[in-house]
Amino acid sequence: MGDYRMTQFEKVSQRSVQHSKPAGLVLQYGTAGFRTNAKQLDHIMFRMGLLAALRSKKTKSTIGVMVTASHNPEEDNGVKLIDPMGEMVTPAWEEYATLLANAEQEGLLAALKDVIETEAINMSQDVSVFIGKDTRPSSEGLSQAVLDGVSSLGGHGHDYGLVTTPQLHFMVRCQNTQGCYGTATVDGYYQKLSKAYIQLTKHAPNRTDDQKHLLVDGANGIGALKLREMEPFLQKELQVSLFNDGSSGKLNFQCGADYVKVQQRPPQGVQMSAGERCCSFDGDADRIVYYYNDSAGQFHLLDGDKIATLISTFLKELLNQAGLDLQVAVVQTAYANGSSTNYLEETMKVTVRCVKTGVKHLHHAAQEFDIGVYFEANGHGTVLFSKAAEEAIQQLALDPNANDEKKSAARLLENTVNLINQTVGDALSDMLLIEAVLAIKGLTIQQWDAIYTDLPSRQLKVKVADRRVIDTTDAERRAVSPAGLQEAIDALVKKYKMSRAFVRPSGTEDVVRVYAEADTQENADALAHEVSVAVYRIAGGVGEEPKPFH
Ligand code: G16
Repeated sequence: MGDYRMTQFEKVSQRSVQHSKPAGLVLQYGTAGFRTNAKQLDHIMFRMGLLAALRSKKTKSTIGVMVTASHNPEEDNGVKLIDPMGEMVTPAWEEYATLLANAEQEGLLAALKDVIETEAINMSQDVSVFIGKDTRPSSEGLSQAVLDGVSSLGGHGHDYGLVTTPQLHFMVRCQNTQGCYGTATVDGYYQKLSKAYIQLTKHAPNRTDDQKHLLVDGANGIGALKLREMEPFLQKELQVSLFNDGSSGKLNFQCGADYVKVQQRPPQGVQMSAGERCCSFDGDADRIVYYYNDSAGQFHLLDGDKIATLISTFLKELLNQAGLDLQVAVVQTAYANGSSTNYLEETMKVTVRCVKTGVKHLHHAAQEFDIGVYFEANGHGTVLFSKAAEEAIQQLALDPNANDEKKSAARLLENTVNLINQTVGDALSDMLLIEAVLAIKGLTIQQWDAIYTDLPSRQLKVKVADRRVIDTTDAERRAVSPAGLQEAIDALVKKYKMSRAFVRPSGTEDVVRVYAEADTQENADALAHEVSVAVYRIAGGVGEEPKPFH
């Protein structure tokens, strides 16, 4: 080990004392990074700064670190690591993240050296890390801890301050593609997306102001701030009434995409008239769901499954018009409503894949197709275009021999590609895409909703002593441990028509999640409750036994 490295390690050692790890604390790398009460995270942030610096040296690229706990309550926080093309960090490095996070104070340097040696990292390589944060009060101090980690390995951290998670993903990709993907600034993001959106809406020239109007629930988070910033770029082609903008309410509290999806009810603080189109972001604006109240006051939710269906229908129609032979596939998780899967496979005839929860899994699966549309039912998703697909679209748009109809379809596809944030699910980008698609197809939200009818479903949470006792298989659709749990679920599912249920440990909250669907809402509620009781009894429930759902 040369002198240079010794000096770096001494610095790490010194600085790490200011971000010391509480002895014995063990945190798991979850669905989207580390996530827990903000008070337990200072050492994690410092260490993720170190890891990002190493990943930057290894990949000779810019790496992103986002300080956010997304849909979790305000007192929590967390960290998401972003790889060079803007996707979530590769699973092999999740293991290093866990190793560094849980090394006791005196073992930190050894753990760091382990990573350096295993990955044969050249320590004289430069470091570039982009850092962003959400609006939680704890994010300020925690992002400083990340910067400290980066600089103690001699790295340069560029602090973007308050940004949405997908904006940071976007900027990382822009930086590492030398601007081919866009300009690595927040303005560059607004410019790229708004230009594409305005081009697309030119294909729907006669929209009234009412049709351009959208109610947005900002979850009292960063998405609200960034939507306000973006509005002038949209040149009134979208007219937003913004609620839960953070000026008074609490982050994610009785509002936001997760609340609306799980509770199946509108957020607090939004004044909705019958038939009005509304959407909710989550706390870091990487998820979106749509909804409306009908004239009888009945609430209708259009979740990630409905969004995937709308977008894939639009893309298939354009590909047909353009005469381009590109395969469209949809990637879902076990939470996808059974009706959506049926509709996609039987009516739309698209390939459907089911993978484990977590955007990283969906993203990976979607990369296998020409065009991979991926959405979790919770509204987290995007579309990926292979390089070949993008090239075919561009070539056709420029082809002097192509007829007008084909060219026009290719141009629409080109602008669609530019509107989509291909790095990760993005509430702002998804919202603009959905608005453009509805405008071009001349669809109301009711007509979109009517494409297929959801099976009634219910999601619940169960507290257990240690959620790791539950292990699953088959894309989380079956539990392999603890013994007897799956058999109990199977027996309960048999009692109801058109029913399905599964359980899985959450990777972002200390709970077990339960999902059930059935022919009626009463039956879905009853099945979810009975499965919750089975989890409570067989998997070590704590506190009171779950009560029937009302
Ligand atoms: C994160 C992940 C999502 C996942 C969600 C819930 O979302 O990025 O892929 O669906 O957590 O995960 P779990 O059920 O394991 O708690 P976000 O928006 O909170 O970052």
